Amino acid sequence: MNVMVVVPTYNERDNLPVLAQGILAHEGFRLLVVDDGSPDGTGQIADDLAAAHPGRVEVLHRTGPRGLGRSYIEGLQRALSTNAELILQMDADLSHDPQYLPALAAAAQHYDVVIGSRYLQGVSVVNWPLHRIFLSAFANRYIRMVTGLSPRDCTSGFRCWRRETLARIPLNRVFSGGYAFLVEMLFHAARDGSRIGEVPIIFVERRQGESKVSSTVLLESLITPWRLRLSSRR
Ligand SMILES: Nc1nc2c(ncn2[C@@H]2O[C@H](COP(=O)(O)OP(=O)(O)OP(=O)(O)O)[C@@H](O)[C@H]2O)c(=O)[nH]1
Ligand SMILES: [Mg+2]
Repeated sequence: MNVMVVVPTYNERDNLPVLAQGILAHEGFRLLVVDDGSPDGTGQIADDLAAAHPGRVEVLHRTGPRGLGRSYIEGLQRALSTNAELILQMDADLSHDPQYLPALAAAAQHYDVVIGSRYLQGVSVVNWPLHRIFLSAFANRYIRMVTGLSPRDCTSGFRCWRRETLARIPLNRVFSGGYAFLVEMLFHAARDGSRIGEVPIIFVERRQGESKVSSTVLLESLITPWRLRLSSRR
């Protein structure tokens, strides 16, 4: 198997080495870190990992304004420029357990994009306060209602793309930054007729480092579904 896992990082120095070990334990899986000039030195840790695992770990150092959406775009485009058959994306904060990687890759035999889903068997989230569970559940209902998307978990950042499916997404035209970016990508995939699958994961809230979710990102998540709906009418 020829798989590239794209991981955006911002201040994940304690988490990245653990994550890298989990990813590299799977044969045929490579790691691409997209670091946004993390002040805590995550970029250097990523470079050390690349030196220790030549050919299996690569690092993209971004400069200029930081952003999750922009990092994904650059990372996914870089992954597409390699010969990877499957391209995965996941968070660095150990919320997404690398043990699920083979299951996501296997499901991509039958689907064009596979989501590591928190909401297939009830709610499989560890260490979230109640209000966070409600917010996320509400967000997913809202997104499904406004956009017509059908997956249970439209905001999960744990995904596996077949390369040809990802290549058809107009990454340069994607406009959102945070979670909304993930919704937008799914929207394009669905409109393109891609088969979207989901496999259950247990999501564990981060233990180390800080969350980067801001109110701007949340506001964008409210607006984006409408923007997508209206743009597809035109
Ligand atoms: N390159 C890059 N990565 C980012 C940026 N913001 C967040 N990330 C990474 O994106 C992933 C998800 O970010 P988190 O802060 O964990 O966001 P979250 O998972 O929605 O929030 P929590 O539940 O609080 O952890 C992590 O791997 C972050 O390091 C950014 O501006 N640039
Ligand atoms: Mg997180």
